[in-house]
Formats: sequence, C-alpha cells, structure tokens
Amino acid sequence: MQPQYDFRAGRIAGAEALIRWNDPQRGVIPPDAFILQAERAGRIEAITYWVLERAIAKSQRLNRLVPPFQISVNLSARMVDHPMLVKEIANIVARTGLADCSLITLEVTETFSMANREQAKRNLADLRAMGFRLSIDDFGVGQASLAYLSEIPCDEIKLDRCFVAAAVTRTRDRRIIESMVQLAHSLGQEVVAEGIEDFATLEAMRRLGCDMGQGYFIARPMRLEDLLALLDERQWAAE
Ligand code: G
Ligand code: G
Ligand code: MN
Repeated sequence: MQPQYDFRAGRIAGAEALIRWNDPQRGVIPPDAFILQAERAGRIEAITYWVLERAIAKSQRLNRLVPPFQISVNLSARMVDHPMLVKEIANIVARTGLADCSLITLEVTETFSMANREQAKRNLADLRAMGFRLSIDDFGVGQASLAYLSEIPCDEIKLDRCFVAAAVTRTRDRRIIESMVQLAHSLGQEVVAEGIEDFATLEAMRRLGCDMGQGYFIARPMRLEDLLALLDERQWAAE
C-alpha cells in the first residue's frame, strides 16, 4: 500500500495496492520480477483477484476508521479483455459484501496490448457501471493517450512520473502537465501525480492543479498496519 495525498483535503485519502512477495530466503521481491512472469505463465488473473479481494477487505477497514478512503488496484493489461473479467470481479464484490464499488479504483495502463479491443472496452464500461472508478496509469507515455481518453470513459489519470520528476527543472514538462490537468478536468477526471520525490515537486504539483499526489516524499509503499499508524500520526499532527 502506497499512500496518496489529497491536495484539497490536505490529508492522506487513498492508497495504491502494490503487491510484495515475501520470500523466506530472498526477502521481499519487487513485483517487476514476477508480474511479467505471471503474465506469461497465465497466472496473472489469479494474482489480481487475490490482490483485489484483499484490497477490498482493507478498504472496508479503512473506511470504518478514516472515511472516505480510496484504494487503487492495478489491473494487468493482459486481462482487460478477458471474457470472464466482469463476472469474476462481480463474484468478489458479492463475496466480500462490498457495498460501494466507487471506493475502489481500477488502474489500467495505457499501453495495454489488447487482443480484443471491443471486449476490453465493454469490460471497462461494465466495471464502471458497477461503480468502480477507472484510472489510466502511467498516463502520457503510452502509445495512444488521446485515443484512450476518447475511447475509454475513466475517472482519473495518473501522470507518469517522468513528467512529474522533470517539472521543477523543466518548463516544457510543466506546460505539458498544465495542459494535461486542464484536459482531464474538462473531461471531469481527477489527476494523480505519481513519483513525487521531494518537497519542491509536491508544491509544483499542487500549483499545477493536480488533485492527488503519490511518491516517496509523501510515503513509501508500506503494510496496512504501518499505514494505519501513519494516518494516526498525521491526524494528531493536524489537530
Ligand atoms: O510496486 P512497484 O513497487 O515496484 O511496482 C512495480 C510494477 O508492478 C508497477 O508497474 C506496478 O503497477 C506493478 N504492480 C504492483 N502491484 C501489482 C499488482 O497487484 N498487479 C499488477 N498487475 N501489477 C502490479
Ligand atoms: O506502474 P505503477 O505506476 O503502478 O508503478 C508504481 C511503482 O512506482 C511502484 O514500483 C512503486 O514502488 C514506485 N514508486 C512509488 N513512488 C515512487 C517515487 O517517488 N519514485 C519512484 N522512482 N518510484 C516510485
Ligand atoms: Mn499503478
């Protein structure tokens, strides 16, 4: 779980679920090392459903303690066009008793190489109709950002960290972010700046109109218990 800071509310109001694999011998293995292999081996669906189910349980806990609290889950690009996707997710919703799907955001990368584009669009539309928020991850570095915005109705874009990291030193990147924020807002979408690594960048993202910020400067990915402690700590600090 990596916390997300809501600029307007001035509080941590969400988190992205980032899977970590704890190997008894090798320690914590980052997802890059096994997500790709899982995708190739056809095991990514099982992993994603497991992550989603756990994320929903955490969401229910967090929303009892510090509402409202958003949790984002990464949907592998490979499974977006799966014919059973919506049914599987509907089963998870039923099993967990999730009352309000809009507390969960599904992140899809811009680069998804769908075999079946029509099915993918239908799946995403169905999930959104169920109430899930949709987010385009790594926005701006994929193949078809604008076509995406036109084709896929979504609620949020996540500005790729390459723009975010460059914003303080490069005017061009600032201008690009400014326009992306304007475009997103005019489509009724929120903007998350990811990869914020220092205070100057955090302030730049706030000034440029981003709605949420995420990155090492705000907080590193952490376990739920540590997130709860952090929320507690920052709430005290704010009082
Ligand atoms: O968590 P970082 O900390 O290392 O994540 C590396 C990459 O792995 C990112 O692109 C992130 O989106 C992806 N990732 C992390 N957790 C998950 C997950 O649960 N499912 C999928 N499909 N990708 C994930
Ligand atoms: O592809 P996606 O945006 O889901 O990937 C999230 C990845 O970004 C994870 O690997 C996460 O650990 C990493 N990450 C989170 N905050 C920062 C940051 O401030 N700087 C960098 N370089 N990576 C970050
Ligand atoms: Mn992501």
